[in-house]
Amino acid sequence: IEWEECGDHFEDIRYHVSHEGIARITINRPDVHNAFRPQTVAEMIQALDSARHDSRVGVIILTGAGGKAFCSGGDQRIRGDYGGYRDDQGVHHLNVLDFQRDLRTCPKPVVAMVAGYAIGGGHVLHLMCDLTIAADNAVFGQTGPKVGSFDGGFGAAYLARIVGQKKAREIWFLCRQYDAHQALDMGLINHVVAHEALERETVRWCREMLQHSPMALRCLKAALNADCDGQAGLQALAGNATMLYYMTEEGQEGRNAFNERRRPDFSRYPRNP
Ligand code: 2NE
Repeated sequence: IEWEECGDHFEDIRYHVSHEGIARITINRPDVHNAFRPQTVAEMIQALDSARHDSRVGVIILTGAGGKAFCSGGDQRIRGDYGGYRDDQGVHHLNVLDFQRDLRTCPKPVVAMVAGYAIGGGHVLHLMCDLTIAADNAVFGQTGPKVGSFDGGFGAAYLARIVGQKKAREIWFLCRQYDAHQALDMGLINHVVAHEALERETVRWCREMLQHSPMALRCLKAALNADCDGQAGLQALAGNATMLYYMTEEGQEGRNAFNERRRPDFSRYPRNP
């Protein structure tokens, strides 16, 4: 497949479109396992909007650069004390929640192409995509209770719709990691392939969708979304709860522990009745 680079003004992502109608958004911060900062998210929002409005594009791939990670969530080095991730002006953002909504409301199918880690807020991004194709080195999981964070919106409610309540509770409460075959068995992803074949296979799935009626795909995505659209309201409220949690000492202990490469110590915080 031949990709044309379409976003030379982007710093944190790359944006390509193929002549056959596939757009590809690549998070390009491999040094931090493709953790996102507010600028990364702003660029992904812009690229997704371009793909949505580009009449040549029928399907969109979201992926991560480097082969070791899809995305490792919010960049903990710039997680501030005032409810979000700091930009260069010192403003705190949780704009990944906007991007989650954009993935969901985009009328074109979005496919997560996952090699390596899809962890924390990066795991939720693959979850928000319509389909997930994973390489055999993929690793899935949530980390929130370890690093002082949580996604009580789609990250919890939509996850439970996909894998069931028991499994969703296990994933969040224990913060374990799951390999590609375990993820496939729990219905979290659609397909596993050898790492070398990941892009070829993902493009094959995209080409199949490109054969089909865009209007039918659009209506089906809206229909499948509608079933759990109440979660969009929950997401807004839960995002505010995360914002408040990030302002607490307890939440900050998780972040500090990750940044200081030590185990978190939550023993000082009350286990309220
Ligand atoms: C992904 C994981 C498990 C990989 O572990 P490992 O041992 O293979 O790699 P390592 O050494 O941890 O990571 C490689 C480099 O990437 C950085 C690391 O600090 C390390 O840097 P250097 O030592 O080479 O300098 N890195 C990795 N993830 C990062 C991150 N998120 N922020 C900043 N730097 C990061 C392991 O790396 C891991 O557990 N990562 C953290 C995952 C995580 O907890 N993410 C945040 C969850 S909260 C969230 O995303 C969120 C939310 O819950 C709600 C709203 C918005 C965001």
